[in-house]
Amino acid sequence: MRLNRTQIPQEPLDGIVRGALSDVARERLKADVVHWGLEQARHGQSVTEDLLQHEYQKRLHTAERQLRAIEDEYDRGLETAQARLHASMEVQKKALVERMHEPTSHRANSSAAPMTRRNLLMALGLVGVPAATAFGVTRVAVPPADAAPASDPNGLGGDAGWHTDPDASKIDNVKLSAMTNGDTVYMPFPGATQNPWPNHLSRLFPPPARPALRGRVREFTLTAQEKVLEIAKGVKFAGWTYDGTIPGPIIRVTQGDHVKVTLKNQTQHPHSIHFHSIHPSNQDGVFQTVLPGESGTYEFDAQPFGVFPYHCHTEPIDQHVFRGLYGVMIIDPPQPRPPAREMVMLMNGFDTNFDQGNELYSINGLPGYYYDNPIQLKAGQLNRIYLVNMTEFDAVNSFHMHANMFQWFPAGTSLTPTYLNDVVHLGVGDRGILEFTYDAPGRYMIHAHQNELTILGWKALFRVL
Ligand SMILES: [Cu+2]
Repeated sequence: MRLNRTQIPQEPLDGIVRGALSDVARERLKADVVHWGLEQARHGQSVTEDLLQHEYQKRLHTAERQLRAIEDEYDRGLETAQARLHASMEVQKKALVERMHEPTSHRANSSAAPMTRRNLLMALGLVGVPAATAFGVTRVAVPPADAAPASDPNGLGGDAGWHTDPDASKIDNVKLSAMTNGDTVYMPFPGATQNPWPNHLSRLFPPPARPALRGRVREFTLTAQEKVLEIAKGVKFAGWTYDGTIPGPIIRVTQGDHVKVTLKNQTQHPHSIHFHSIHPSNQDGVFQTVLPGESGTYEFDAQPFGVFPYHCHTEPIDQHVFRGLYGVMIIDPPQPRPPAREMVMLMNGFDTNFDQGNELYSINGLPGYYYDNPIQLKAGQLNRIYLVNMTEFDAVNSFHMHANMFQWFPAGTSLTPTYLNDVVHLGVGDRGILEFTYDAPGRYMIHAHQNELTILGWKALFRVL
């Protein structure tokens, strides 16, 4: 079969205009320029909108010139690749014809899959797959289901002399690095805020546990408020909050307490509080919505002991959750856990540009803040973290502890740990308790074990004295 030109994707490909940066790359460029502007301002330069616009145009021009150079190189390689592909097809065809004479052969598919730009680039060893896709230069064409046998998922001819893996030795790392100035491929982190909400430590350090007391009633009031919060340096987030912070206040009760939580809704939207744990269906916060300007009370007997998220459950639930309506509830065992330095850490993300993905990550709503402002601990002291994952848009979040290990109590529903580890991954809504002791003074890092999340703010330090 002869490969003709029409089988190769032509420009423009999936709406990509030749030499034009993808929307994602442009967004990143804008973020770079904003970051640059902030740096300029920090160094006392006056930064105007015109200056930012000029800088953006300049960088866009340079980036698009680089992109055109790459595309030119791609075109030059295209002819070579075509010849190589053709040669490969001939080999396959010959083999196929030979096999067709064997009665046991049932190989149904003789046609090759269309060659995608990605396959071409891989075949040419021009660029690695991550860089190619990251720059929007390529789109992966999905071949029809019958286009390639299972043993040859890339449709490159399997055993017939084609390699489906890019050869690392042929990847031009200089060119790759030039594309990002050698920087991280993620958005630049703007820096931690220097203006955290004044009561942020009340979200980090919980009130003390209370031993069980028969017939005790515990009452709480949460106020739903719309509030613009400075979550990172120069980054304002229009939050929907419980009590003005993201996350909301810690609710700490003891197993057996009768709990009454009143929600006052001072926002323009209906909201609710859905607590995890065991309680009657009519107190679950799914159908018990509080309208704007109104109040409602949820009542339940606290059970079982453990650590739980609470969050708004009003539709559309993604909107209500990602804007910040969540927090942590601790239900203590009747006999409280051993004395320890206790902390609550809620892992979250912030979608600051409404693209259904997070631009910043944090514990307790302050990306990078507890890295710049370490949490003090004492050597030899037992520490306990109540950890909850409420990160919308990411399937998992994780917690990694440096130079130490922790006992892990999944969901905090047992007094016996399941294992000793230094990393734990949690799906959304999952949680647990960590217990650990540092033997020696020093600075110790904790962070997500996904580099993107760390770079974008989920990192903190313990200063152990
Ligand atoms: Cu809500």
